[in-house]
Amino acid sequence: MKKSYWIASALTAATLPLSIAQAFAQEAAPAMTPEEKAIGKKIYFERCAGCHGVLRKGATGKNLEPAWSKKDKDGRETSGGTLKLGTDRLQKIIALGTEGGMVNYDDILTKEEINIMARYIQNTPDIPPEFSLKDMNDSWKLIVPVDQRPKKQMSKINLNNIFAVTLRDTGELALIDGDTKEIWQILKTGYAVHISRLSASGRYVYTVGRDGLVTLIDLWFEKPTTVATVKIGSDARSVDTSKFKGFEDKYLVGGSYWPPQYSIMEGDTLKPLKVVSTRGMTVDGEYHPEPRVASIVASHIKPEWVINVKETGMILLVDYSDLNNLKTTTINSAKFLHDGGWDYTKRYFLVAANASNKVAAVDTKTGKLAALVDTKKIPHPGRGANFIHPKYGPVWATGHLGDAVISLISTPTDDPKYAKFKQYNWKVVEELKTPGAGNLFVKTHPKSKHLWTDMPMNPERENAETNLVFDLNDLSKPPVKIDVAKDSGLPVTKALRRAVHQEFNEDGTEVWISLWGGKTDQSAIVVYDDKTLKVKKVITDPKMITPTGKFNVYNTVKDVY
Ligand code: DHE
Repeated sequence: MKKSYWIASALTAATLPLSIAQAFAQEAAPAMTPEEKAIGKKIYFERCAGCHGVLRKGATGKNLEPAWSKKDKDGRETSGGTLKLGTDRLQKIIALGTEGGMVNYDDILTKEEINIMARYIQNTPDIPPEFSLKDMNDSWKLIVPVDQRPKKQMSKINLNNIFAVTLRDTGELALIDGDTKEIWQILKTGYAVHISRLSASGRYVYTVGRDGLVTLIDLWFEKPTTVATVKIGSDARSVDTSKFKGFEDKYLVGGSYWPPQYSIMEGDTLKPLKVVSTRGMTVDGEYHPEPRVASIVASHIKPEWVINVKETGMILLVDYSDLNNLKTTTINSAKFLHDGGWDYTKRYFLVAANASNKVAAVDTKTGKLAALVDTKKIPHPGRGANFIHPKYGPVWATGHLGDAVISLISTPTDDPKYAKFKQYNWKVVEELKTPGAGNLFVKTHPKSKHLWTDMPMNPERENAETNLVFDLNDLSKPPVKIDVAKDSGLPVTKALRRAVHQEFNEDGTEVWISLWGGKTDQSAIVVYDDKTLKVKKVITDPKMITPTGKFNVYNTVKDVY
């Protein structure tokens, strides 16, 4: 063991000026050629930064700094770091994954790539550049100005039933006609589009790539057409539009992971208007240099966005009615905020605070925290699912990455017919058992009698490739297991084909599930009849590679889930 390694462990970033600590760590780190560093940097951005952070301070994933130290809850000094773990141990962790929820990379990365990553993360993190309003302006491309766009819808397609489908690893978006199940158009987008959201009118689709590229697609053309693009940073996950009356299609807001900030743009052109940093203090009163913007949702009852800042645990209510005098309510909740959705009244927004095993609920009418609900490990709701429980009244459901249950949380309402359920509000009233952890998404529809839940992050093929369907009339019944991979009729592949993310069609009669296979394998979306649970159609095509999120126009405009 080199002497400088011990110095780096003992004198860590917390006790030394960062540059000196970094210099020690850097000296102790395994050597890398510039080519290996470039490979490591690319893979880290594509595969690791989302969970571990650009500065590697950790969030959903562990801290991956070469050397760190902090005080534990009893005030004792603790230290650790990737240098302490060393190349062999790190290679094993990357290849095989961990019980803490990290997936195995041995079927995604080669042995050489795993070795590069094990060495790369022992080196001091690269700090990417900031991204200003000017940088946004320089990246902005208005491809078709507003006055050159159609004045009305040019096709005969039922736009309300279009599905915007992420083709993750090809950097594309498929627009699929929900009535005919035909692929209408496939368009180039940013890298690994994370989500799509719709303008209030349903005319414009917005996507955001992991690389921070926002794409604006106009559905009124004969075929969907990209009319503008802009970069909002170098790493991003969320966008939403202005949905309040009088502001329909007017603004778009995008949240970045790097730099940690949100950006406001014109809704129909993406012209950059304003950038707001989210750097600052956490709910524990400590400064954080990388508080990333997680989920964003547009209120229907006020000109406001709910912006969830992951590392600080702060929920921002941003009033977009006057951008020059921006009013923001900052609500303390818990760490680390991730994804979430509305309750059925659309007054309360519920968001997972995944490292605290809590769900935070904001009352957007009063602008205050309504509750912090304790749940099982690592809640991960997607946008959640709302239904009326036979015994407990209105509930919102979330799955868990870290536990084999679906939690049902009672939500309040002014509707007198549910007054008797008030005693249960903001409590987990039931936990539905599943065969394993690794859930990402749950979904139902006001017309459905089913709750669909996936388990794509479960290591077992028999769980990862399936969905469980609970009967909302009788939740004591064991759920029906649906084998999505088998139902696709596609040949079995070595890599898991994770059955991920459900979306209902416009009238709530069908459920669409993606089969997220290897990055070169033809894959599919399997469409089920929600009543009979039978396959209705398999949508497949050589271009159907790594489909993940699906967003039905009507359900996304109206926030139906
Ligand atoms: Fe997601 C939503 C972040 C990994 C598919 N994901 C979100 C949101 C955030 C987020 C902040 C909420 C957006 C909103 O509502 O405004 N996701 C992250 C990560 O940081 C993480 C853990 C790691 C990463 O590097 O990105 C991550 N997500 C994944 C995946 O691996 C998934 C399964 C496949 C993929 O495309 O990368 C995935 N995330 C999704 C989907 C949604 C989502 C489909 C939207 C769900 C919805 O119904 O709204």
